[in-house]
Amino acid sequence: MEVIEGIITCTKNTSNKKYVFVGIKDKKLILRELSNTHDLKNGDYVSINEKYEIIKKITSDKKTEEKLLDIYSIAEKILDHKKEYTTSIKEIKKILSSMSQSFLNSSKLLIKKLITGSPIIVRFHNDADGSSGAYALFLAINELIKLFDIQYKPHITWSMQKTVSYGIEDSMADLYITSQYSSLEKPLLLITDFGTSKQSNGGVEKVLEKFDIIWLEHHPIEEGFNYKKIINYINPWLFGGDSNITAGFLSCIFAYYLSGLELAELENASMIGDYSIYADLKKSGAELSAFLDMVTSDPRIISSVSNNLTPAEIAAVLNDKERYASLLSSAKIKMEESIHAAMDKIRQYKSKTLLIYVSDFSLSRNRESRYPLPGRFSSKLLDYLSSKNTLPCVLILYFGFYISIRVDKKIAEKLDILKIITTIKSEHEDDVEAGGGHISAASMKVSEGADKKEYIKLIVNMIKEKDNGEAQNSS
Ligand SMILES: [Mn+2]
Repeated sequence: MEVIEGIITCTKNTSNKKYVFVGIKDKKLILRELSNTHDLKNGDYVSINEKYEIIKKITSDKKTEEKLLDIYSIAEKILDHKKEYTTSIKEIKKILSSMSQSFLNSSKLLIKKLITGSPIIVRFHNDADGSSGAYALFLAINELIKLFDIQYKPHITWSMQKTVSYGIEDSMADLYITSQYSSLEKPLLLITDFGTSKQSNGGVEKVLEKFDIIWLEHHPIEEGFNYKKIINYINPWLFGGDSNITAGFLSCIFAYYLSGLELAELENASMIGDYSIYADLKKSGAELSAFLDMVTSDPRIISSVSNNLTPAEIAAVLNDKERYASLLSSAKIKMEESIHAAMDKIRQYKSKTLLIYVSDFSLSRNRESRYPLPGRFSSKLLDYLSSKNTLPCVLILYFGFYISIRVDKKIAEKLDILKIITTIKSEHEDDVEAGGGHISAASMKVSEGADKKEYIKLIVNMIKEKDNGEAQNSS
C-alpha cells in the first residue's frame, strides 16, 4: 500500500474537525484535507494511505521542521525560473524592475500560506481598480491551486472595502474569521488599493502580530501612517513612481510572479478606472473597466449579497459572453441616462479662460440602481463636458452634504482646487466638517446646518478670481 508522509499544517475548529495535510511523494507536494476522528494537532508528523487514512502518527519537532523545510523548498521552486516582469510602458520599466524583489518575496509568502491552508483574507477597494486587483489575485491563486493540485477549498475570504482605511472594526472582523482556524503559519492579510492613511494605524496595530500582511498600494503615503511596520508593503511611491502605477496593475504584476499569467486587459482596465496617464484607450480594457465600475458600485447586480462582491462572481459573468454583453450595455445606458439627466439641468458659469459647471447629483441618480456613484460619475461627466467644449472645464457636483470638484488636468495646477478647499475649510470651521483630495479632484463635506448653496457660490467665485488673476499675470 502507498504511504505518504507529511504534516498537519492547519486545523479547522468546527465540531467535526478538519485538518490540512501537506506531504511529499516523489518530490511532489500532496495537499489534502483530512477529516477523521483522530485527535491531531498542527505540526503532527503523520503517514497516510491513499484513502487519506492515518496509519501512523509521530510527534517529533525535528521531523516536522525538516519536512516543512523540504515542503517550502519544493513549493518555492515554481518561482525559480520566472522571468522578470516586463512592461511596454517605457517610463516605468526601471521602477517596476526595482520592485521585482518585493514581488518575489511576497510571492514566496503567499505560496507558503496557500499550500499550508492558512487562512487568507483579501480586502480590495470597491472600484474598478481595486476589483481588477482582486480578480488578478483570484486568477493567479486558481492557477496555483491547479499547479499544486490542491484538493480542498483553500481558506480564502474576499472582502470588498467601501471605506478608504483599514479600521479597528475591520481588524476585529478579520480576527474573528481567522479564529475559526489554527494554523502553523500565521494567517495572511492582503490589502489592495486602499488604506494608506493614519486612520488605518489602529486596525493594522491589532493584526500586526497575528497576521502576515501583503499590501499593494498606490496612494500617496500620508504622514503618520506606519507603513514601515508592514514588511511586504509595496507602493510605487517608495520606488520613484507615483499613483499612475495603479493598485490593480500592481496586483496583475504580482499575479504574474505567482503564476506566470499575463493580464494585459485587466492591467489596462485598472488604469482606465483610476485615470492613470498610462491608461491606453486604444487597447482593450475600457469595457471591462466600465463593467467593474458598475458591479462594484452596485454589487446586487451580480452578487448574492448586497454589500460584497467576490472575484468568483465576477468570473461567472466574464465566462458567460451573453450575460457580460448585456451587463455592459446596461452599464452604458445607465451612464448615458445619468449624463443626459445632468445636462438637462446643469448650470454654466463663464470665467475668463474656462467654463465652470454646477450639477445636482440627485437629478442623475438612478432610482433602482446605485450605479453610478457620485464620485466616479463626476469624472465621467467632466469627460463628457470636456469633449463638448474647447475651453477647459471645471465641474462642481453636489449631493447630500458633499460638494465635489473635478478639474481638467490641463488647468489643475493653475487652479489648485485643493488649496481653495483647504482655505474655505480653515476660514469656516463651523460649517465645513471635512475637505481634501488633490489638485484635479477634491471634495468637502458641510455640516448639517450649513447652507451648501452659499459654499458652492463661494467656490465658483474663488475659481473665477484665480482664473482672472492668473490670466492677467500671463498676458
Ligand atoms: Mn486605485
